[in-house]
Amino acid sequence: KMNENNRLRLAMQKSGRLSDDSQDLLERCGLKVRFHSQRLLAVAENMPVEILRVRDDDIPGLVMDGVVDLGIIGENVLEETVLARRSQGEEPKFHMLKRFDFGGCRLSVAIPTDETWGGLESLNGRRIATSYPQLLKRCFDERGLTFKPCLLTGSVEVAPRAGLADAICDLVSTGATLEANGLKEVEVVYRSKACLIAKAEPFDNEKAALVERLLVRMQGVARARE
Ligand code: PRT
Ligand code: ZN
Repeated sequence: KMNENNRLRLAMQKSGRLSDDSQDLLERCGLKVRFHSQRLLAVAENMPVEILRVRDDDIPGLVMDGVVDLGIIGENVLEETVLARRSQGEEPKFHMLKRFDFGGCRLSVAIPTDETWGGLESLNGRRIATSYPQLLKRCFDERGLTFKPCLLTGSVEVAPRAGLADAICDLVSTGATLEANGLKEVEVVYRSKACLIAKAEPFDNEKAALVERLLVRMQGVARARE
């Protein structure tokens, strides 16, 4: 049966840029969890908490649908999901509990290095490769501009060279990937960090107290690092 126990369910990225920091954060909060690479679910040894490890893209939806109680996710993926659901006529519900100091990056427009930048207007009606069509569309909409999407979930940075797009809109942290692909960052569309979200449906007293305890510990972790 579903949810027979009353454990708090938290979703985090299984393997990727947020995994180590998410796991580290949980450990610093005092959670003792042993992860098995094959298993989706891991139960904490010392608290009524279970950790679900999935692809980051699935996390906002799992929280919004109330399948899990909490999720650690990049704001970029969260906001893209919010916009996507809204465009389907749904108003997604969740609570933002905390913004972390890891997972920092920006979603930026980049063009070939040898081209001169004429502002976003110069891309009006052009083809742009991205994994974040909703965030990019919001940015273009705000300026009364349009673009033709080239939707790629990976290898976005090779699209201009491959003749698939005039520009890209992708996540950047150091800028090394853009540089290695002959591209330059010209406009920041969205700034992101990892964050903690909770489902909209209220928790029972026990779970609410546990979430409060975890939040206090996370606050302590953040202070210890300053
Ligand atoms: O398998 P799964 O779907 O879970 O993982 P994923 O491959 O979709 O995501 P992953 O692990 O790459 O990133 C997870 C989250 O980390 C992102 O949604 C962001 O919130 C955050 N993050 C922070 C980044 C970066 N920095 C980042 N630099 N995500 C991706 N990148 C990529 C970027 O796409 C580009 O390919 O790194 C490259 C650029 O890095 P620089 O340093 O060369 O600029
Ligand atoms: Zn992903």
